[in-house]
Formats: sequence, C-alpha cells, structure tokens
Amino acid sequence: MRRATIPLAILSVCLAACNSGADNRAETEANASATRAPDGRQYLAQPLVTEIYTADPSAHVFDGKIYVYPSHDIDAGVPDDDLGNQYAMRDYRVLRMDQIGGPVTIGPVALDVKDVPWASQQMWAPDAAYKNGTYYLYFPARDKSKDKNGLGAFRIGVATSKNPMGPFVPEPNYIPGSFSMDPAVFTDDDGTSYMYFGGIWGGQLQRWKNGVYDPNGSDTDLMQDDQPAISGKVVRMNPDMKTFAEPVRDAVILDERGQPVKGGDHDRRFFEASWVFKRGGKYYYTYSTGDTHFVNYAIGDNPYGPFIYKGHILAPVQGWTSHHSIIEWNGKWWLFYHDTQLSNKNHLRSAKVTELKFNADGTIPMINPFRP
Ligand code: FUB
Repeated sequence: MRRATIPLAILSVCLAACNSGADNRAETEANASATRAPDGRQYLAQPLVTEIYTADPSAHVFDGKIYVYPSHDIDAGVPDDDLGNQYAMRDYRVLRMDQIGGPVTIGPVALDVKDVPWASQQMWAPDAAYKNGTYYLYFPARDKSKDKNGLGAFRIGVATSKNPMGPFVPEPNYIPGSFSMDPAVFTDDDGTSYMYFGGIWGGQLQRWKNGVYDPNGSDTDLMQDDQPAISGKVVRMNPDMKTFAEPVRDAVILDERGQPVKGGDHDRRFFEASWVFKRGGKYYYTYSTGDTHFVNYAIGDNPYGPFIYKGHILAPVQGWTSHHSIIEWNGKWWLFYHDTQLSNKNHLRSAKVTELKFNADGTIPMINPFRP
C-alpha cells in the first residue's frame, strides 16, 4: 500500500479528551492543534478520540447509546506494503457515546489476539451485532497456516459478551466456511441477519475460487481488468449468529446498463469495507474502492443484490485506506469514517463522524472530508 510521505512535526502529548475507564497512556504522536492537513486543507471533522488510534469504525445503536467497534491501530514498526502488513493490530477497544458530538468513552481491551486460539495476527476491521441479550463481535484475523509470503489466511471469528463494551469470549475456531476479512452484519426488519465480507489484495479474496483457497495465488486483482470484478460476499446467518446458514454468495455490483462492473474499473469496483443499511425499502450496499480511495454505494431490492452502482459517498480522505459505517440516529443519518489526521501515517488512523444527507430520490451527495 502507498506510503505517506509528508512527515509531521512530532509532539508527544497526552491528549486527555473525553474518556473514562480507559487506559490513559498516550499513544498518539501528533500535533494536538492540527486542524489542517499537510497540504493546507481543513478537515471536515475531528477525531472521536485522541488517546488511541482507531480505524474502520463500525457504529451501532444499542439501547439508545452509540457504540463504535473500530480497529485499534498500533505502530508495530512494520513498513508499508501492498499486503497491508503494516496494519498489525492486536486487540479491540469499544467506544461509547450518549450522543454524537458528546463525550466518548474508550472501553478496556474487549478482545486480544492472544486469547483467540485459531488466530495468529492482524485483528482487522470488526463489526458487532445484538440478539436476545447477547452481543456478538465479528472480527477477521490471519489463521496459523502459511502462504507463499509466510502469512496465514484471513478468516472471520466471532466472540460473545453480555456487555456491548466486552470483554468478549471468542469461539474456539473461526466461523466455518468464512474467509477473507472486513465482516459487516446487517439485520433486516424481519430479524434475519446477513454477513457481508471480503476484501481483495491483502484481503485475499482473489485467492478464493469455488470455496477453495490457493495459498500461492495472486496478491492483487490486476490480472482481470476486462472481466467482471471480484465481488464482495454475502451470506445469511443462522439464528445462533455464530454460523452461516447457506453457501456464501457474490454481492454483485452492476453498472447503469445492468452489466457487472469490470475489474479494471477501479473507481467503481469493490475492494473492501462492506457496509449495508436499509432506507425507504431499498438496500444500500456501500464499500471502499481501495487503490482509488473512494467510499461508494450501490442500491438493491433485497439483501443479496444485485446492487446497481450509484456513486461515491466519500471522496478520498488523508491516508491510503477508507472504511466507514452508516447509522440512523436521532432522526438523522451519520457517516463514521477514518483518516490519518493525527499521525499522517497510513496505519495510524483516527475515527470520525459527520452527517450523511440524502437527496429526495434516495441518492447521496458525496461528502468531501475537507472543508471547501
Ligand atoms: O484496518 C485494516 C484494514 O485496512 C481493514 O480491514 C481495511 O478495510 C482497511 O481499512
């Protein structure tokens, strides 16, 4: 992955913000007063928290409060590469707020990779769900196999808790039939839950064909520009919320002519970061385009798709990755996203939130993460 090239002056400070019950160790090395990007643009929003780095924010409303399940970025000293090895996260911490813009509580460690029997490393973007008194934390990590790069295959695990902040107890094995990364669980009005997941390049989706993994497979999708793009995945969950109810399906994105978006169409093709929400009876499938750094949306009539491509939701943020979630709260819609404002390093990101608006026809005006 692309390396950030513009260094910031380093000011190590304890950025004591709105935090209770959290580890107060300052992890950030940032200029606390930086409200402009290195190129002079002004950020649209400020980080939710500054004591720790948080990314890939999956937001939910549970019992009237807003909970955010982010990746917990750390600096493991791993250089940037196209496989994402620099994203060497080891645990999860949950954020809680009573209202958007209010104080944010950082929870204690909710799950540590050392407590997950099947996982070796890289606790990437998680999500959460609630059902019948139990909270479910879904998380990707590499298993203990070795591919051509000496790295494990990504799988998706689940852990449970009676408390939305955790701690979560992991199942001994990953979800049977799961693979790749970036799980996002959407629960429809009838109570049926679906998991959307997958990512190409470092997320390994291109190595999976008909349910079989090739540990020597390609590290990118660049070999199939003229073919239909590799699709993200969707699968219905069993009522136990720990297993898949059916074989995994493709979440296909079609262009305006009803043709599958092509692999070479990097402004539109799926890369990672699935998130689905429902509005006006329509299913909005949202995702990141990876190497072109957009968050996009496509609309379908049912949870499986196909989804018709509509446009960009979020223009490129500062940093290589873009990953988001969308919730309705207090009569408005909100986009949670991340950027590298506090570090200017691709792997040390900060979650943010801003309002998401809709046009009368259900389309979404693109958000610029910088002020005009
Ligand atoms: O945080 C690690 C990876 O970076 C996520 O899983 C991707 O979505 C990207 O944000």
